[in-house]
Amino acid sequence: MRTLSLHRRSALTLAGGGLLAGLAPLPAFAQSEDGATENWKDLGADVKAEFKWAWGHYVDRAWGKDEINPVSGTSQSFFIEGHDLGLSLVEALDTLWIMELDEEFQAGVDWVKANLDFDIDGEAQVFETNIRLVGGLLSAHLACGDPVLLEKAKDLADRLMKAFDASPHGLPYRYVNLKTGAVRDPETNLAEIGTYITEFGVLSQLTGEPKYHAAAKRAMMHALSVRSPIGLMAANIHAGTGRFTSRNASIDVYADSFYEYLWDAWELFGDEELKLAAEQCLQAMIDHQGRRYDGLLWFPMVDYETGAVTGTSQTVLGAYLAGLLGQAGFKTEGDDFLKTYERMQDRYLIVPESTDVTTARPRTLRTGLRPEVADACLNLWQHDRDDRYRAIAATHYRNMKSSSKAEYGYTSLQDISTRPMTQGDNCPGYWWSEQMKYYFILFAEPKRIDIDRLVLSTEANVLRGFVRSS
Ligand code: IFL
Repeated sequence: MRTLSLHRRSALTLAGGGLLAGLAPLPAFAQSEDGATENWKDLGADVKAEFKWAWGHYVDRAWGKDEINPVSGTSQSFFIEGHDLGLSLVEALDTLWIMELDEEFQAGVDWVKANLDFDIDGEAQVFETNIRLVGGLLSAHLACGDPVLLEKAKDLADRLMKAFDASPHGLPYRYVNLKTGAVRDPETNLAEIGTYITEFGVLSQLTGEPKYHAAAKRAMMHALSVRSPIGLMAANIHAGTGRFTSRNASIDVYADSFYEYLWDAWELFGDEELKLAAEQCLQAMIDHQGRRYDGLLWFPMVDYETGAVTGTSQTVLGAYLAGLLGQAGFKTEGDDFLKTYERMQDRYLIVPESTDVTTARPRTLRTGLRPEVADACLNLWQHDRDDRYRAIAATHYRNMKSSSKAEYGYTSLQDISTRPMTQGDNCPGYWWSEQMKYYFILFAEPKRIDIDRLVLSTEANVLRGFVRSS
């Protein structure tokens, strides 16, 4: 029997007072929980129309800049203040291609070829530069085959490699000067030392030079080699000493994509060693980090040797784990964890940036226009095509549309407790690469994507699964 529920309910009714008490209900719309009443193709077309609309404003107001500020219509740099690298443009490329916005895609590629030069005397964060720019250039190359995009990705990766070379353990320092190769800040974390193997591995395949893949894998293997007897790693690690600098094991920010890349190395390169490591790490998380509060499954921070809880916040970024658990064979736990975020979404409409797991109440009222709930929905849907994942993503999309749409695009939020929600003034680069792509693939089932072969990076750059007509 079809169950109908109102997905955009009054926060007052659901939150039971407290933080969001006294708010006027938002308009509700009827949607079936299993998605049976949804016209997915129409919803996919709507996502494409919104993307095209936002792209038009980026072109008009921020062309070649890193990020558009969609309320004021201004822009801002992301990597190096005052030296923009066309971040949003690079992030958008493969999404444009999948949406068959071919003129827009080609204009972006032409801008990259004419303007993007990495010989800059300035420091870039190694992790962000890899996932956003190396990954964006590689997926654009895979989409259209243009060799210049590959050359640019290789040139940038060569500059980032200096950060790995500086460490006796092969753990990249956090920052590198793109021109001089000078490195800074060895106080790093699992995400920033272990989120390279998909981009660097594909680069090795495409160039025939194994050094990129080898550097990425060496860093991961070092961290895995210092796991505690209960199989956990602390999130913070020193690139110089190779030792953990905290006792906190986390599934969340500072660690998240390390775990995604263990599994992706298996999917992309058939790496059995990292597949086993992924399974072991996820099992250790389930055994020693998983906790229930009021029936909801969370993965708070714990001491990496004892498993004792050391922090009771969980960010919205943690939602990725629901998808990863499903991908790696822990489907029950993945579904269970997604339910936690679904509950938060139903209650607050937009999942708070950070939540107190013991009360399921927001710790932070601003949010960064985050994609991770939609990411998990896509990964779980890819597994069994169950429409209930699309239904959760549809609510995520509609709630984003009604809260984050501004005059010149989509923006982060300053306060999700006000009505209307209080907008910030920034569209993060990942919006162009992540959630709009997740929604579009889920709803439109585009013909340029082979969903069974699809492998996305942590920034949702397509590294396998394009369908190119010859
Ligand atoms: O850059 C994004 C990417 O998914 C990541 N961390 C957080 C960002 C999105 O919230 O690895």
